[in-house]
Amino acid sequence: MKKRAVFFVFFILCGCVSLAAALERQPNADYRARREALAKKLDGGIAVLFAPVERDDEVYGFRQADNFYYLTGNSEPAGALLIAAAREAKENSPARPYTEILFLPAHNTIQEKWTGPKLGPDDGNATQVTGFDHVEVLDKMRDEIAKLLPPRGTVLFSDLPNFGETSASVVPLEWLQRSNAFVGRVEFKDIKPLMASLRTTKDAGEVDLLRKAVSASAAAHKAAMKAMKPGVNEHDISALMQYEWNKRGCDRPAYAPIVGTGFNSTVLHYSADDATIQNGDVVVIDAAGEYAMYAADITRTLPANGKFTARQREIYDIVYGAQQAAAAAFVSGKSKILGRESDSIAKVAYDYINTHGKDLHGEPLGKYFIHGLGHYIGLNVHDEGDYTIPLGPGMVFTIEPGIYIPEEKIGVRIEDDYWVDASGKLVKLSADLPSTADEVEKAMAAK
Ligand SMILES: [Mn+2]
Repeated sequence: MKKRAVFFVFFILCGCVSLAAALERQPNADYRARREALAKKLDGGIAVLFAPVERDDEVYGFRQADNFYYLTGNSEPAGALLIAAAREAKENSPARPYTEILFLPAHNTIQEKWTGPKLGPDDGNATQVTGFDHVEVLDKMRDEIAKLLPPRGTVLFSDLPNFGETSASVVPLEWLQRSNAFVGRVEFKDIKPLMASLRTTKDAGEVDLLRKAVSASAAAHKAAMKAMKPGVNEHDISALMQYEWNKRGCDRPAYAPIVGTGFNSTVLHYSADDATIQNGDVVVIDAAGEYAMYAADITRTLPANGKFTARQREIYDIVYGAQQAAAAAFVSGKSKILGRESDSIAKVAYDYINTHGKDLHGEPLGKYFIHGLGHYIGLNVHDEGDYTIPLGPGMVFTIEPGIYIPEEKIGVRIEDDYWVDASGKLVKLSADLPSTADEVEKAMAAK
């Protein structure tokens, strides 16, 4: 009885804050700063973005679109966002201040019985909870856009699909066109390059969330090192790891987990994860969790029975050496992650691999390093970002050399997550996870 009374009070206190509380969110000011930074890139234009609608067949439940989340911290479906840059008065159009509106669908009490309470536009605390200057009902979007459009038209930035793709924005944009929201000449531009440029550099709050994703994922890798032995199935390891990072606050895998034994270790995006691990195999484990929308990306390669053969260790040491060489060559403000030019740390890794060891035919091993050295991580495991500029403070990315020799059934990849701190120092976020062949064998022996 007492318990029930306590629960009732709790419900009264918390029932009014209906924004999904499951995700750890940054302070509202962080999302606001991103919206203002975007407004400065709009060149007087308007940005309109739409959150996807909730589908009832989503395996892990609704997940907000990355760009929408980046600008709002809002994890609920079917909202929309408008950002209009300030503009000065011109001939026929009056001056306009910076404007931001979050549009939310009206409460649907029947739907909320199925999918849970949502924040509605008429909830008294909506601006306080979301940190937006204005929160309006979605139905008003057409009128609000029409109010902001100068008579001579403008540029409207949105999430336009690439050829053959769909985006959350296409259908609502078509509807807005039909509703004559877009008076005057409206030129559509894709917002993705602007968003990619903003997302290239992470703020302190994002780095904190990435650290948590990495730490939970590293713990899962340690559990895999203890559980690994001949006779277990790839999916046993995959399931164990998902349990371990979820237990530490992750919501889902950051990508399809790869647990590949023997020949499968040489298949880059192997995802069947259903073979039995054999004595003498190496097992590539490329698996990590997503924490509060932020993705880690970690790979380790383990000897199935706890001891590398001489040949496996030789290949392993070369991959590890290439990762070390790339990290050592890193210069903030100069190095690039892609390409084979002299300022690329990918070239450093390739050259290391190509000048160490040989295949069974006496050929150098460079040709077995068949993918890029790394990529940004963030809201997406292959995060949007500007790859044309050098790596510098605030960027978070992977360094993941690999050698894959199908003929020998040996694939080795070692992948860690790195952050460039404010002083330009390269910080390995996954540093406490065993890395060298000796460290891996030792961690596996400690069962
Ligand atoms: Mn990766």
